[in-house]
Amino acid sequence: MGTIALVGNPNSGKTTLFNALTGSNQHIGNWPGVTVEKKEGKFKYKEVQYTVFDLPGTYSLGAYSEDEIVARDFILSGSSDVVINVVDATNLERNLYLTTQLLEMGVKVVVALNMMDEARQKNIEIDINTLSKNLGIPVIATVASKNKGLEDLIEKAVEYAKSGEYPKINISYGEEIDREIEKIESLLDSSNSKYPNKWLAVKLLEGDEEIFKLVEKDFELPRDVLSSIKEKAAVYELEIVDRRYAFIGNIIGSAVKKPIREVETLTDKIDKVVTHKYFGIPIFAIIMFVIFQLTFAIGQDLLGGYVGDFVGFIGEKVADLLTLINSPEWLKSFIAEGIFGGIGTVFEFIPLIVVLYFFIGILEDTGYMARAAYVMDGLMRALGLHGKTFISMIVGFGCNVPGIMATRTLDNKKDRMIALLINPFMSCGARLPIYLVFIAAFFPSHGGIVLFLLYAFGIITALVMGKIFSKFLFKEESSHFIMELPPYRLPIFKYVVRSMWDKVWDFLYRAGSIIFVVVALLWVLSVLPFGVEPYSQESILGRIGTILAPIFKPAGFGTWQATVSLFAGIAAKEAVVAILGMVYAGVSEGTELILALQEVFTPLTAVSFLAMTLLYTPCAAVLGTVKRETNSIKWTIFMAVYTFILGWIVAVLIYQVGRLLGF
Ligand SMILES: Nc1nc2c(ncn2[C@@H]2O[C@H](COP(=O)(O)OP(=O)(O)OP(=O)(O)O)[C@@H](O)[C@H]2O)c(=O)[nH]1
Ligand SMILES: [Mg+2]
Repeated sequence: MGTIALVGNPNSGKTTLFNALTGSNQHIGNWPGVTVEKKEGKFKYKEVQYTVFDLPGTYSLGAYSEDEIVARDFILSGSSDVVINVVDATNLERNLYLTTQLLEMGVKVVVALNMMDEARQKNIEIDINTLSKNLGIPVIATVASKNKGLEDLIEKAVEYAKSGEYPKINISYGEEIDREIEKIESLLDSSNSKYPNKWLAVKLLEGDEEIFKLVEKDFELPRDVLSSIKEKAAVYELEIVDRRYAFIGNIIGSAVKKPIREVETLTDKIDKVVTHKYFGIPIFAIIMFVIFQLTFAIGQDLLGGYVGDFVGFIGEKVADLLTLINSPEWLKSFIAEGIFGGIGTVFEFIPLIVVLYFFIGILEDTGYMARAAYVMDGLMRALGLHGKTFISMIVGFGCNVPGIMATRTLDNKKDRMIALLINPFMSCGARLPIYLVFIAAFFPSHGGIVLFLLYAFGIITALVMGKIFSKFLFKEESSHFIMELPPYRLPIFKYVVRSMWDKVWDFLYRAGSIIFVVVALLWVLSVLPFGVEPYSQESILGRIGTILAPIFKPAGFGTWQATVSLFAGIAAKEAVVAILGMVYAGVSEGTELILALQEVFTPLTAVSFLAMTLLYTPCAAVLGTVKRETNSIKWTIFMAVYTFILGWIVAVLIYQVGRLLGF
């Protein structure tokens, strides 16, 4: 048994390595800040089981954002026997900054010199033996995405963990600071801290708040000593960083040969176009538009029919079977209307969802995502928002839960809260079936453009609300943004397919759990009390819906069916379609949901209903995440309520203005 932690700069390939070692399927993307939580996995090497932790990326151990704090806390806790420091070989100078920090901390470090394939392509020659000697620790060349060098890496890591050796480096920070360090060291002398005193001393001189707290607790240093150290830190802080870079320069100097003149790479050429000052945003819009068009072309026209037919076919067979075995009427009705009419309808849209996420996965893996955030930065800043917010917004397209988690990378509290509050306006996968069913009913030949407009409308609403929050709710300064643009990389087919499958699996799982429960519950309410016509207004469900329906009268869809479906959607968004499918499947045997919708909605009320579903209260899972991340019930309730009101206002506006215009 042993414990290994994967530590490194963002986007250096930690999760790729983690997946390769453990066979897990954690999310990988070609932009910094994909992993924001600690993940645990296991693997066996030579009959021994090891536990590996994949950590969020971090540039230094002075942590600012939530995700970096996760990484730092784990390293500080000393819970791993050895740290594998994943280093991007094409960017040694910056990556080794973290390495030197780890070494100063005295933890056992083995360097995985990753992305060696790209280093080679760029004609960067690295003498691994010299590098290893200079650092005083094992260095192993790897290409995590192609499983290269992993055996060797693990062997060295295990060996090093078992050995009695510890890293020893000695960075000189210049006479003056070194003297200061010694002085503090002697103050800390009496300690039994698990960290080397020298490291603590350096961190104090860097003005690291956390370490001040730690020292205050463990050493009982007098207040005035601490505050005099703090004053000195203000003077020395930058010098310390400079000295570290100088130290790294020396290490690299004798070990690395770089081409004298860097050639213009393909990445540079593409970036000249896609990150262009004026064309950048239009190009992003065009890419999204093309993706939606392709989604319909492939998902609907090629695949859609099959799944629909398949669901219908299975539905018939099951109904036959139920008749054959003389099952009670209520069971037949539940299965026909609840399961096949409700959940089955959602299922028919799976091909479209899968195709859409295939394309979004490709955007993530190539590295275009980082560019999208980069080109949006100017606009975001003009609105008082942080550029990284846009990354969390794109992540929210998949699901708002990881979208909200992704706001952890924003290190300023204000920026983070705003990013979190506007995330639900990003259309998530679960809302897609609602859009698709209404598109099929009212705009069948303009699917791509309607979908594009819905997504764009979500983005615009998010930006407008962000601006409002930044102006009225949070007064702090927003911090500035440095987005690293990673090189474009070919997506790894295996991962794209896996993440698509994840989506399907996720849906199946939800269909079998939360959506099933909601459908079952509402089905019961829709056939009770005994003797009433099922799914009629006289059923309990119909009566509850009728009481609430007037809320939506001004928006044009004040039917009890639409009302209960919207409220069910707060449990899980797929439930909106499932419930509509169920109550309308009951109206007349065999009526398809699409036909039923065409009868009760008009194109105008369909649009106002879509706007409502896009904007109103996010699902329970999202609210739970908001509660967890903000640790505040107040913000959670705020989120639930303000989105509902906003959705309602927009839906009412659309309907009323549309009616005035004669739609
Ligand atoms: N060419 C090349 N690409 C790699 C290699 N290892 C990982 N990648 C790619 O690098 C990108 C980032 O990989 P991740 O594993 O998500 O990086 P990470 O370190 O976990 O990033 P964060 O979670 O953001 O800190 C992905 O596009 C990977 O496919 C490698 O050895 N060579
Ligand atoms: Mg990662």
